[in-house]
Amino acid sequence: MPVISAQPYDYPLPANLLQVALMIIDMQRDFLEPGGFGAALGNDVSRLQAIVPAVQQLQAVFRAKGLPIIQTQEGHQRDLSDCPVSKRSRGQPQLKIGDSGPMGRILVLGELGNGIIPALEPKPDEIVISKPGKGAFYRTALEAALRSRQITHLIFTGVTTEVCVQTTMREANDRGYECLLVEDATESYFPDFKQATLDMIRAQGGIVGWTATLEATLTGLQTGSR
Ligand code: C5J
Repeated sequence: MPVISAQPYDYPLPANLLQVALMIIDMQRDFLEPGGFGAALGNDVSRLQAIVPAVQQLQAVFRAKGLPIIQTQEGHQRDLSDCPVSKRSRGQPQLKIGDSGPMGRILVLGELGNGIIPALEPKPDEIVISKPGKGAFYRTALEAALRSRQITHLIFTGVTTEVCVQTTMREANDRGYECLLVEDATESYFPDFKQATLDMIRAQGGIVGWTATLEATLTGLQTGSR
């Protein structure tokens, strides 16, 4: 049985790698570039750029092997009908969700700032799940998309580690998916929060799942077949 060398112990891959999906969480301009939602909340968004090459590498391998790739995108309808008042006012940002900024309306679907960064642009046949919450299962078709493709294993990347990545990983774990987070393909505005999240995920025998380095993940995927 192929495995990825991981913490707290080896992550077993299924015999058929088509059951493994790459999850790319919220690699959007709104979180990675100046003038978006992340910056409006006072964060140093430049920190997140460092993981782009690692995510690109995984995206290239999944594409080359013809394996499923799912990107998520946090954003709201133009009328903000799916944005709770609590979310809009949280953090007293300079620009609130729906306000106009340098990249269009903050965290609104279809705006320039809300799009996935060009370096990771999905291909037309790849799945993109728009989500109004931090978790990608809340009010989305993600679960149906996974079930219809018989996907059982999710390899997580993206931002931010302790918010949308961790929330989605916990949602997936509760639904029975085998989840692995790639340590150097996820990032936070707060290095301590990233480390704490990695520790929490793999504590207690992998209570939420596994973590592995990019190198170990790529090596493990090479040993699997489809
Ligand atoms: C946040 C996310 N941090 N993608 N969203 O609001 O983690």
